[in-house]
Amino acid sequence: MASDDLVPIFSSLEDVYGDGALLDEARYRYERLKSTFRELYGQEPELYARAPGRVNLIGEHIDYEGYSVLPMAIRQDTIVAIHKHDDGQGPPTLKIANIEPTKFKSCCFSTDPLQEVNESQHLWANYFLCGYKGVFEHLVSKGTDIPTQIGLNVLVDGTVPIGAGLSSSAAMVCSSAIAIMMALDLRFSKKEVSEFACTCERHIGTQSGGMDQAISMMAKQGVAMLIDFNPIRGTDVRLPQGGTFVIANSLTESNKAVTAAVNYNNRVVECHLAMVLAVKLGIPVEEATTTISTLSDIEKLCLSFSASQGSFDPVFAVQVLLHEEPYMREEVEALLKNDLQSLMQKSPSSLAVISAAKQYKLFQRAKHVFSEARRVHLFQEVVESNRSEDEALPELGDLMNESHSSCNLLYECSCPELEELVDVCRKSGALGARLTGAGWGGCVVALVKETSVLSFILSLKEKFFHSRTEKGLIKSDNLGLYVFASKPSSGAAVLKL
Ligand code: NG1
Ligand code: MG
Repeated sequence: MASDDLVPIFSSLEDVYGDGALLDEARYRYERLKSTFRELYGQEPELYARAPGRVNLIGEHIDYEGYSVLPMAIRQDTIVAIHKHDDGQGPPTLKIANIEPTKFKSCCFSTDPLQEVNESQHLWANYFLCGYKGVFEHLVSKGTDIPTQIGLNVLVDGTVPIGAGLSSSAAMVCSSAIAIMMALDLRFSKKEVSEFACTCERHIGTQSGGMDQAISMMAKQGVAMLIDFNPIRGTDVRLPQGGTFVIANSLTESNKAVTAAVNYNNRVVECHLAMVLAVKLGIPVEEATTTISTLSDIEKLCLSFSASQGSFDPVFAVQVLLHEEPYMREEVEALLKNDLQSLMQKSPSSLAVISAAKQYKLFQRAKHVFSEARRVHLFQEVVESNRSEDEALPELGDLMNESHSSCNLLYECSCPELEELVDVCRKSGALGARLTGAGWGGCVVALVKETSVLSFILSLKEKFFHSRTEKGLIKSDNLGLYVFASKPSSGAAVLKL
């Protein structure tokens, strides 16, 4: 299915969850949603929308720089049960409840799509509101008439680990947007939802790229995807036989809605400054036909020059144009003959970062981005070559290890727990292991030979999780929540049951 196909509507759980344990779990979850919905709202759901989380195999912190990434959907997903609701008393409202009310308290919003998302409250239901705003913003951008605002009753059940770098937020925004689309009798393509879900998730305050929403919307059972941007496109990547990707949680929460201003948006700003400086210092932009707004635009421009002036390696260019020592704010402003406030005035969350940051490691961040983008294509080449698995798997593992080292040393988005877990993975036999998602906590993804997955997981249990169980961080009987083998799973869908 191409990215411009409509979001699929299925009438049976088998269409989405296949068979076996996954289907049994789904049957239980949808039954529980239906009965809880009836208790809460006195009606049954009209329909359900589901969207999966994802694990990024390689290509970290480069989607917002316009570079391709290589994620796959995981089986854990967010399900949104919904029904229109209009009791005729008082203004219509959006009633959002969760199947775990003690962990995620119920919320009630007005139906006004122009209402602000209250970022400071870090409400889980804000992600539903993001989806709601996204649907209306999309309709306005398409110039289609806006449907009358109606009340909605909603109940959510999510199994994507939160703050684990597995895109629980994108799964929630995408499933919410699709549920609202259906409740308003609208039909969008997966590509449309991918694009506006990314834009509207920024209402939460993270200047995120579009990877998570794209894979959540476009994923297909059995394949990973190379996701390209501008425009959003998904290309199937068939992973090599004999290798399994195991996800392990460092149990250190990287909750971007909270740390966004400090970490994630800081890197977005540094990449932007590196791009602006590189252009100012040496890229002859006047000949540029396209606008330069990301580091990938610089590479595209260099490639267009290289046709005429010999090959131009952007990684080399950055080393020539930018000095390795961190840039102080004054130096950047002097070089740009412009103060950063006015340079970044268009994005408030960047402004927050500028006043917080004291120095900018522009050389290191740009070097990571350019080298990581190259590793994605090398990874795809290895996967698509017909090398034997004994040759291909170690090469993929090496690329994952190099990616992790670049994330850790150049991009500085790792943390001690992730470093410990990556080390344990490698010592337990992983061919490669790297942080996945934004970092600063969250999960590691490890490439393990199919035949050694069980011994690998047992080794992690002994060398990493056992001590956490002792400290009471986790209960040993639900280890499966924190370390699990993952197969490429299916993408977003509507279920009318
Ligand atoms: P996580 O934190 O794993 O959801 C975030 C961004 C992605 C991408 C990765 C790093 C959001 C919603 N997603 O993913 O766009 O930049 O970090 O590769 O912030
Ligand atoms: Mg996220």
